[in-house]
Parts: sequence; C-alpha cells; structure tokens
Amino acid sequence: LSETGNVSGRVQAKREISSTVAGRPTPGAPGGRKLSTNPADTRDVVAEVALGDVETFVSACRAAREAQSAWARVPAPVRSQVIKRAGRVVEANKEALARLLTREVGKPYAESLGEVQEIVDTCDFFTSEGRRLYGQTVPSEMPDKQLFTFRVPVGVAAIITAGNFPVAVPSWYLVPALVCGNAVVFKPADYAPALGDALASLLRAGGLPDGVLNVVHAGGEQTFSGLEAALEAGLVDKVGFTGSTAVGREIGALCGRHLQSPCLELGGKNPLVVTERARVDLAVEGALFSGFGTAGQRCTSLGTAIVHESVHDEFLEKLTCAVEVAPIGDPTEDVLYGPMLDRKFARSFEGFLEDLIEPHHSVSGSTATGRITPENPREGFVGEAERGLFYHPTIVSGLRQEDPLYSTETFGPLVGVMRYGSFDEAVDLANGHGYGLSAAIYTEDPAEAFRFRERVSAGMVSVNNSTSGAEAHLPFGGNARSGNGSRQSGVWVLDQFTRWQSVNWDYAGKLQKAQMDVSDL
Ligand code: UN1
Repeated sequence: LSETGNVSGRVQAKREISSTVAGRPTPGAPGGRKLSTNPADTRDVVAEVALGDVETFVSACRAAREAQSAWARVPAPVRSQVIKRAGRVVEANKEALARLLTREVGKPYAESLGEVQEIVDTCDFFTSEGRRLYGQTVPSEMPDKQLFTFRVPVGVAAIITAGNFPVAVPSWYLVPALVCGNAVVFKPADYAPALGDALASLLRAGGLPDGVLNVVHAGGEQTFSGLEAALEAGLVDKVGFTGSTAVGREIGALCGRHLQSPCLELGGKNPLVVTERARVDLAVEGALFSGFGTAGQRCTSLGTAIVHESVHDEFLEKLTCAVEVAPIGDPTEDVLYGPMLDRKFARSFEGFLEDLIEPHHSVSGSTATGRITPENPREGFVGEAERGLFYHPTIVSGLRQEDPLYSTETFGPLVGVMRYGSFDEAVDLANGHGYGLSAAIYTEDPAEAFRFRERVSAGMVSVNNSTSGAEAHLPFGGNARSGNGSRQSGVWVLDQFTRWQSVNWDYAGKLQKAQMDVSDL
C-alpha cells in the first residue's frame, strides 16, 4: 500500500481513484468527479475519484459473470490459499491501511488497527473454511442409491457497504464470497473510496484472477440503477448490503422483484439494560465505549441505557462525569472519538439534535451540544476543532417510550437514558423501538441474564459487555428494522454465498421411484 501519512501539518498525498473492472482501471469519469476529504481536517483531500455510472456497474457485473465459472472450478482449498496470501498482504500493510482509515473516515488510530486486524482474522478463518465447505451424505429410502448434498457458489455477488467500517465490514462479505467460488462487484461507501480501493488491491494481491473482484465507485442513484439493470440482465445472483434501514428497504424491494433474498445489515437502536444487580462502574464503562466510541457511528452503537430506578441516578451521574473528561478530537491521538465520518452524517446528526430533544428531557454530558467550534468549545479538546466535523457528546435523560428519540437511530454521539421499575418493563423497553441488532444487560445474576437473553429480540446479546465490539467469527446480524434475518460472519455466512445442491445417485440398474418403491420389511 503506498504510504500516504496522516500526521497533522504534513503535506499528504492525494490518491487518484477510478473503478476497476476485469483487472483494469476504467477510463474517464462518466459519473463525474468527487473529492474525498479527511473529516478531521476537511482541507486535506485524501482522494479524487472518477465516478462510474450505470454502464460501469453493469460492465463490472458482466466481467464478474465472465470470470466466475473458471474461479468456481479452482478447488476450494486452492481458492482459500489465495485468501490466506491476501490476509498476509493485509497484515504486512496493517499500519499503512490503519493510517488511511484514520485519515479518510476519522477513526481513532487504535480502533483503526483493530478494524484492520478484523480483516486478517476473517481471512484466517475462511482460509480453513475453504478446506471444509462440507456437504452431507444422506440415507436413501431405496436400495442401491446414494444421496448427497453439495454447496455450490451463488455466482456473482454485488456488495454495497457503508463507510463506518469501510474495510472490515466489506471483508466479511468479500472473503467468504470469494472462498465459496463467487465473483464480486464491490461498491465502497461514497465517502470512503480510497479505503475501498485499498482493500480490494490488497485482496487482489493475494492472487485473484482478473474479473473476480471488481470495484465500482459511483453515486447512490447510479449504483441503484446499475444494480437494477444488472439484476434485470440476470448478471447478479446475490446482493449484500450494509447501510441504513431506509436504503435497505429499497434494495430489499428491488431484490424481491427479482426473486432474490439479499443479505441486509441495517441500523440499530441498541439498548443496554443496567439492573439493580449490576456493577454500575462496569456498565458506565460499557455505555461510554458503545455510546460514544466511533462517535456513535456503529450500527451496534448504544442507543438507550435502560436503568433500574435504584441505580439510575448513580449511573447517570457517573456516565456524565466520564463523558465530561473523555478526550475527544484528533483521531491520530489517543481519543475516545474523533470526527463524524462525513458531512452527510454531521448534518443529519445536527437535525436529530434539533428535532428529537424535547423540553421535558434533560441534556447533560457536556455543557454544550452540537458542533465543537471556537464559539461552542469543549474544554480539553484534543487538536484544532474548527478544522473538522467534531461534535459534543450528548446524554439525554428523562426519555420516555413515546418520544421519537426512543425509536430513532441518530448515528452520532448521543445516548438516551431511561429508568425502569420491573424486569418486564426493562424487557419491553429493550424490545419496543423497532430494531433488533444488538442488546446488552449488566447484572451479576446469571438467571436474570438468561431470562433477558431469552426474551430480548436482538441478533446479538451481550452480558456485562457493551452493545458494540462483536467478534468476527460469530453470526452478525439483526431482526426487525435491523435487517432481513440474514447473518454474516463465521460459518453462518456460507449460507449467503452458496446454495445447496442435492444429488441422487442410483446404481440399481432399473428405474426406482421415490415414495413408490419402498419395500416393506
Ligand atoms: C457496523 O457498525 O456496521 O460489533 C459493524 C462491532 C463491530 C462491527 C460493527 N465489530 O461494533
């Protein structure tokens, strides 16, 4: 990975990026040109991107279609050797990719290193999976007949991802899709093109044949129309999408019209329940990390802390103090969080601050809310706030279930706090917001934790740990507005990128008919 550096004040390289189809950069910029800037210092241009259009997307799908059957014929253990090498290439470039991550989306460097490690772990996991991809042998109801199942690749996968985890989350799709023998068209987030491009180059360096991994940089509308055209032309067999619930609905409807079931990983309003039997300090730590880490811009970020009335005031006071003193600012430094990912998110977060905070709420956590500027400063801010998209942390207490904030994902550094009396009430509040991605409970009582696990509607449940920070080899995904029930990661994702083929093999030498020739014993 060519070095770009990210030390404030240093002149930094700007990358020139275009889509890659069949192993070659595409000429021109049919969708226009776009600059990707550093959200911690918006004067720093990270990349200039030549955007593709509908035809770019379709031609990438065509290239993938052409390359796929040869790739599928490469034995799976050999395909997984390519992934093994790709993992080593990513590992060798870990710091450079992490620096780019910090520069293009403003993720604190320590978290960036963690995100890159997640790609390495994913490659390691699927390297071995390529030697398994097990099928089954199944007894037949007839003599002289064998039944088998095989996993077969779906074909061409179109992967469209968000920029909050611009390299780890795509790798959750790309790596298993490739090991399973699919070809891929990858569309990175608009505001993280350099990272998408870097990830694809590093994976290709493992030895992927041309056309097996294509990258399209395009705006949202062109991508959607391109996907529609490619589905219409029968060039896409599986869509993987991580992003907002609103866009996920559109993609789901489009795929449904083509009889496809996509893999959708959408938003969350993740609850964290603190019971009267919790270690409050531990819960505060978990709430601080998952509520404000990554500036609240994870799909697993804490939405609402639901706190038992006996510990509510203590929890709120301790969380408020922790937030007051947390270092915030320049993501190259050791901070709790850096800037918003992009102007789009900064604007929408400002809208939420305006629309969702009501007079009966009490707002604490910082003496101020909104963007951190010289006029609206934060004491102890790390760096120069006016250069980037930095926001005050906000805690909203006195939240009620009927308040829109209770059921709206804000994707910013804002945590709601509610109080509850009975366990049933806590469960209702943990389930009532309409999402179902991640949920946490803090309690020292195992029975209470098990009861919560049983009754909470969430794809991922944490006990005495925060709502964020899922490990890369467990199923990842949510229910209700958080997705369509699909799961990524670990062996579970293999069901997204392969289909079952059943085989009957008859060596009786005469026609045997199922359901009709079963001999009585
Ligand atoms: C996301 O925000 O889209 O569990 C994914 C976590 C991370 C992944 C988040 N490992 O917080």
